[in-house]
Amino acid sequence: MGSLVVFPFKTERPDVVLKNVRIAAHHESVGRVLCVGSHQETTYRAVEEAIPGIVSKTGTPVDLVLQDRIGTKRAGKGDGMNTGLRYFVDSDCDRLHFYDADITSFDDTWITKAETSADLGYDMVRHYFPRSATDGMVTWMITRPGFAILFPDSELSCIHQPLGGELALSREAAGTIAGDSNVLRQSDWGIDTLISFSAVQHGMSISEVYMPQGKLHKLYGQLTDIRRMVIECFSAIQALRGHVLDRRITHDVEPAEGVPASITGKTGYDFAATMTLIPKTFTFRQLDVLATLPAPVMEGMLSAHTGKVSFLNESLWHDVYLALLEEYIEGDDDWEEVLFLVWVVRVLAYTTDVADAGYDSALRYLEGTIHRYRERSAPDT
Ligand code: GDX
Ligand code: MN
Repeated sequence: MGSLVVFPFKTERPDVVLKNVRIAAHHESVGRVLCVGSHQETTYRAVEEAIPGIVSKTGTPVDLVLQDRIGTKRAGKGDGMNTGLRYFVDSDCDRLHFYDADITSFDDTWITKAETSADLGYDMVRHYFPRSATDGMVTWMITRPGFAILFPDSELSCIHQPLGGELALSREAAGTIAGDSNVLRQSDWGIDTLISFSAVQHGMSISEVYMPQGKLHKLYGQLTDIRRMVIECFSAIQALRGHVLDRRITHDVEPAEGVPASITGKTGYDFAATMTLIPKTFTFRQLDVLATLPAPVMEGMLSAHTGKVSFLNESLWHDVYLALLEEYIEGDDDWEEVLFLVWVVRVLAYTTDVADAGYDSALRYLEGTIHRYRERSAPDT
């Protein structure tokens, strides 16, 4: 019956979403397309209006639904993806693809590459792509370190982009993930963390395919968007403490190609604007929270606003991360603020001390950090 392609979307440029829906509907491997909106707003109505035209041109059924309330966290992308998983389980489609709706570099090769790799028998195919050395800072500073620290002898921390929203699942794999209560609960930005975790926990084989053109998509307007993401992605990791990953999985990665200068030369965020987020003073409660982190953090954070950020190096970040895993209180405003600010300072420190020296050395350093964190957490033998 062909594959189902799901686009979760919130408020996006309708022309971008609709172009991607058309590309999917035109693809020979695709039997059905589903758009999952977060609520009834302008993008939703534009998609609703355009669907009949797309269906009559391509002959592929295209559906539009509002996301169901499935999880227990903030209602966000997780509810959108879980709505797509449920829809797939009830459909007669053979495979399930997810793509972010805001990708402007989306074309039929994203689907074709996933299909070709899935034909080899992998349970999950994930797309990965080149990113500038200062992009992906939630992945590099939160998710992969967390996976490395909690599950040092698992393949999990070796997945390149565990937060990526672009992936394909076999019918069986999608059924397993759709029935995993930890995934169903994760209605917020933590959904991608949980889907990656669930795949490894269930012993799925994973293939990562490389998209050399990169993922061009909507830029962050405000850092408040990424603030939620940092907080929710960290909480998702913290909730994984105590789980055991003891299954070896097959994990194959298509090698990356030379990265174009348009990507190596790009800065992922505005350094000066980000510096201004660091406060000169903290509330008493925030100081209490800072005091529970390793000693150099308090002193460092108090002078970080002057530009002295280098104290938060790889090694101290590891120790801070361990303390956060133990002490962080989900939903507590002061913990959220402190988590966000120490993450900001860590990103600034890495940018000045590592990323500014060049793309290749920065990427080697980032991969090296994940490796070193695994070694530090490996059980003594
Ligand atoms: N249905 C639904 N409901 N869709 C949503 C919602 C929601 O509440 N929030 C966001 N989306 C859609 C959005 O329209 C887009 O298509 C996709 O989800 C990703 O969101 P975007 O705002 O483009 O975030 P970003 O930073 O580009 O996302 C990347 O990182 C996320 C993460 O770090 O967790 C991307 O790889 C995401 O798939 C990933 O979840
Ligand atoms: Mn995006």
